[in-house]
Amino acid sequence: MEHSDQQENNGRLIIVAYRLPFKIIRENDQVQLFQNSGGLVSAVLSLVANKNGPAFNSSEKIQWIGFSENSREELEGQSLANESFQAHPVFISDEVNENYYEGFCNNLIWPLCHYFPSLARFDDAYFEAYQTANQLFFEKLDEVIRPGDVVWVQDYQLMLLPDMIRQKYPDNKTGFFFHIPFPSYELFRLLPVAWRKALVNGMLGADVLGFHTNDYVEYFLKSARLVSGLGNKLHYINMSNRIVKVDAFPISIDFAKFNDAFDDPAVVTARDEARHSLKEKIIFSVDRLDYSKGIIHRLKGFERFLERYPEWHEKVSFVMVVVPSRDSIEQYQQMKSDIDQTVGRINSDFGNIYWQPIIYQYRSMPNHELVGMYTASDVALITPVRDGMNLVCKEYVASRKDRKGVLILSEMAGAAAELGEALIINPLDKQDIADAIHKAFEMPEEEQTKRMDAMRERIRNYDVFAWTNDFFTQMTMLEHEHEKLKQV
Ligand code: GDG
Repeated sequence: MEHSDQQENNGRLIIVAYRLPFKIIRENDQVQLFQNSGGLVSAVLSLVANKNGPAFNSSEKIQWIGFSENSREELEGQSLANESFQAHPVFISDEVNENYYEGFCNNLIWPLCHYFPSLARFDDAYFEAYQTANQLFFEKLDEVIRPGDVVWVQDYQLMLLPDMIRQKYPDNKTGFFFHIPFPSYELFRLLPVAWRKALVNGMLGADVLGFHTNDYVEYFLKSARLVSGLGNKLHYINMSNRIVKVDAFPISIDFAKFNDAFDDPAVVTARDEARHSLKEKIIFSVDRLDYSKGIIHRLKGFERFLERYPEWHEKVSFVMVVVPSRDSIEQYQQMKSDIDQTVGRINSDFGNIYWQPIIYQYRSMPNHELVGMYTASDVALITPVRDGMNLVCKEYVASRKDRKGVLILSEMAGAAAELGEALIINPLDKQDIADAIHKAFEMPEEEQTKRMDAMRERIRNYDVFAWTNDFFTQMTMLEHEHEKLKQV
């Protein structure tokens, strides 16, 4: 189809996600909008700039439906648009949101999908709230949607929504992307029968269903087969009157932004300061406080490294940044206190008045400091016990314009499927982590560069703009592929 035809036929792009694209601050009866700099926001913006012709009318603002942290009264009569986005807030009562977001999403789906079934809590009130909340998102969409609009639903908070859209708006193209691991069937089947059916059928309302890796795609296909009796031909599920395409779209980052940041004066200063104040070898890690991120395992691996490789004593600084998250939940408070104690123990066992092995910060850091640390460190130590993708490792690689540094990466991160030149470790095996740190410190610069070049090239070629483009190309090509499939 010609680009101009495509433009004429297409409606607007509607994103539906739990979070809105900006933070809304209300001051003196006015609201101020602070656009997020997160991956999804810039990825979506890149779609508009796509010169090959976006799959929607790019002269209109992107419509974004998301949960509002402000009350209805606070936002009454306010314009919630900036030059790119028109926001449509969904209001959810505290009680429903508690059972929906904290409950079903974070106390059940999150632990189950990250292989922590013992932490999963099953509560009928959770599922009821999940249905209610998805319905509230749908009602908002119902007010907004027009014929021809393309809808892109995001993540595990909204698994029921695609089918709700399909029932009332079968002609609107709908995509769905799942940002966390889709678990093996043995985990997924722990859900009550009615719930797992509802979730799979809800997702299958989409035309294109995206996951980060081929493994997650396979696991989903198996669940669809066993839960709903739907077979697949390669990546396609036949729904009698239409097909659903289920495929891997490994999310990525803005490579150029991280690469260019290397020479940003604020980054250069932060890098120089880190190198000046820390020991000759620097290890860095940053993540949200979460049991899936393997923070305790990382500390134990580092401790084993100090035990087994004493020649590095007083020559290494491990800078570990943990960003507060969900810390109103008791389990997360407990995890925080375990981390505090382990850091304290390691520092007191190994450190001395001239050397503190672990520099630990429980606070987020500004961007220039983050890239300053990425580019100052000899090793990025990324050890999740499960992670849908993990963007930190991609950011580390992209920011190494100097082509140096070593990435140590858990085999349980989705990113490990793409970054085979990293030192791949099992995060549960502290000896494996210890040996990898030693190997990284001893690695000749030529080998670091060779590995970095290969990983950088891959991320450069498949950056976040390629990711969105890929997803939307699949949405546009679906009818064509349907015809082809009939002939197979
Ligand atoms: C979910 C999935 C999947 C973190 N601390 C600071 C900071 N960050 C930024 C990083 C990175 C992002 O936050 C974290 O992204 P991840 O991908 O590592 O992790 P989740 O938040 O768990 O995201 C994950 C992702 O969705 C996308 O699909 O990859 O698997 O769990 O961009 O840079 N940024 C700054 N200061 C910090 O202190 N400036």
